Order: sequence, then structure tokens, then C-alpha cells
Amino acid sequence: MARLDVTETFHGIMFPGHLHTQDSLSYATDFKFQDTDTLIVTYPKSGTTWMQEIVTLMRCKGHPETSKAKPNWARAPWIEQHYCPDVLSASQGPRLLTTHLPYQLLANALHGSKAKVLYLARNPKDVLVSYYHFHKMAKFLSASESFPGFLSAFLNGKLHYGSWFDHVKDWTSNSKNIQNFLYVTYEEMWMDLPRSVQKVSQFLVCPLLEEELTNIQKVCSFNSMKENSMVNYTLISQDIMDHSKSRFMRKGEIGDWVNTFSMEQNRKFDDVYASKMADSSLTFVWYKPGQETFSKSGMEIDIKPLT
Ligand code: PPS
Repeated sequence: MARLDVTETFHGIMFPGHLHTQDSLSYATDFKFQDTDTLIVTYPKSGTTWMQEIVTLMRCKGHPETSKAKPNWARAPWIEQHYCPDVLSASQGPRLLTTHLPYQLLANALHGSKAKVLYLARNPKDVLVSYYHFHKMAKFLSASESFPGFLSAFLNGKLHYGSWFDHVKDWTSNSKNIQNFLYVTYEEMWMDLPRSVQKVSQFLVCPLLEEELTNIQKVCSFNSMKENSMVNYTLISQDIMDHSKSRFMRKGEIGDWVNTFSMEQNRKFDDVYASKMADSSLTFVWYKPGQETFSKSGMEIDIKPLT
């Protein structure tokens, strides 16, 4: 299934036709969740692959046997992508599932379910920059002409998978309608991985010994995952993902956005963020601890935290 130039529009949201069809998207909205399911939910570029790796390792008590042998999409399939039914029919045991779908498209399917929903969010400036580079490498996403154009599309919710703002707000504000829900951020994982892994292990009722926790940390470090072909997407052919344009495991940082945003773009982003997130109590970490407050271009970044 190539369909690299096809875009599927479903309930007003665009999806790459390389991975999605109207049937696959309907399959997801009617998905039959089981109470033993774990569903990782993210807006793209929020650390999905990292969380897939962590939960995989947790289930194997820190042993990398599965994470080094099976591609992430085969052990934690996206329920909206066309191959999902085949993957699930070939697998056994409690299912690990992934989705980028907005809450509205899964609300019915999750209603009354005891499936465990793990929502992972990342500060949207880093999401945006990561997504921008991903568009350069992923041939199934239309290459954006320029960063300013991409920034506007992001702020207007015109990219594939819809609006980041709606995604994060709708999932979190409806968490009370989901029986088992955990909110985690990329930044908390980055700043204190052991604590985050323990938080997830408690939620999934998957207790870990000290040694198992240490092994998980090693295998799911950025440097280790960067070299693991089961998660770095180098198994995908060059005509679908061009790794010479950008790597999937690109930087893995907090605050990398300062190297791309101009001061003016930062101001524009902050204005839109303040207006769209006015009704949300979510807060994000925008800089890594100790990060310099100057961008590469030498312009001073306003370090005042956004709330
Ligand atoms: S996707 O395409 O939506 O599934 O992408 P996703 O996995 O959500 O996000 C990719 C970004 O996550 C970074 N990443 C990590 N950061 C830190 N540590 C680890 N272990 C890790 N694994 C993945 C990856 O590098 C992408 O971010 P950027 O900023 O582009 O580097």
C-alpha cells in the first residue's frame, strides 16, 4: 500500500493515505476495546515511540527480547492504521495499542471500557519542530515549503491528525469519562525517567524490581533507541522515509525549538497559545533545566514561563 500522495479526510481531519483508509479509520472509531488493553494516545511527535518502548520493556521485565526483535508498529499497532487488524489477529496476550486520533473519534468506542488509557503530551513548540523535520523525511506527508508556512498550519490546526490544541484539551478535559486514565508528559520522562517509568508501572499494575527498572532505562535511552532498528524506522524503505533528510530519532531534547523559532514567531505562537489554552489548566516545560536563554541566531528568548 503506497498511496504516498493520497490524503484521507475523515470527520474533517486529514490523515496520510499511505497508512489510513476510510475503512481503517472507521475500524478505529468502532474499535472493540478489551478491559485488558493498554492504549497509548498521543498527538504526533510527542514521544509515542518512547512510550511504546517503555511499556514493551515493562511487560518483559526490562529484557530487550521483544523491543530488539519486533518493530514498534507490530507490537503496539496504531488502531487507525490499515494493518492493525492483521497485527492483532496474529498476536496473543494483553494488547498494547496506539492512537493519534482525537478524543471525539474514540469517545464512543471507549465508553464503559476499563482499558487503560495512557495520554502522553509534549510541549507544542518542540512537537511543531519535530513534526516539521518529520515532514521532510516522511514521503507520505506533504513536504512543507517553509517553516513559517508550517507554523501557521500548526497554529490553525491544518496539519495531518488535526489541531494539537484540540487533541490535548479534549483528551485531558474528558479524562473523567475514561475509567482508567493517566496523563504523562515527555518533559517529565526526560527530566526524571525512573520516576516516570514507576508512575506508568503503577498505573499498569506492573511492579518492577530495581534491576528491571535500571534495564528499562538503559534500553529506552535516546542513544540506545537511536541505534535500535525496531524503533528508529530504518526498516522502512528510503522511498517512504528518507533518513538523509532527517532522522526519526532526531534530537530527543526539551527546548530544541529555540534553534528554529524567530522572536517574532515565538511571540505569534505565544499569542495563539494564550488564546487557545485560556480554558485549560495544563502547563508545559518549555526549556530543559539550565538551558541558555539565547537562540542560535543570538536573539534573546523570553524565558517567562507560559501558563
Ligand atoms: S510519531 O511519528 O508520532 O510516532 O513520533 P513520536 O515517537 O511521537 O515522536 C518522535 C520524537 O520523540 C523523540 N524520542 C525520544 N526523545 C527522548 N528520548 C527517547 N528515548 C526518545 N525516543 C524518541 C524523537 O527523537 C522525536 O523527537 P525530535 O525532537 O524530533 O528528536
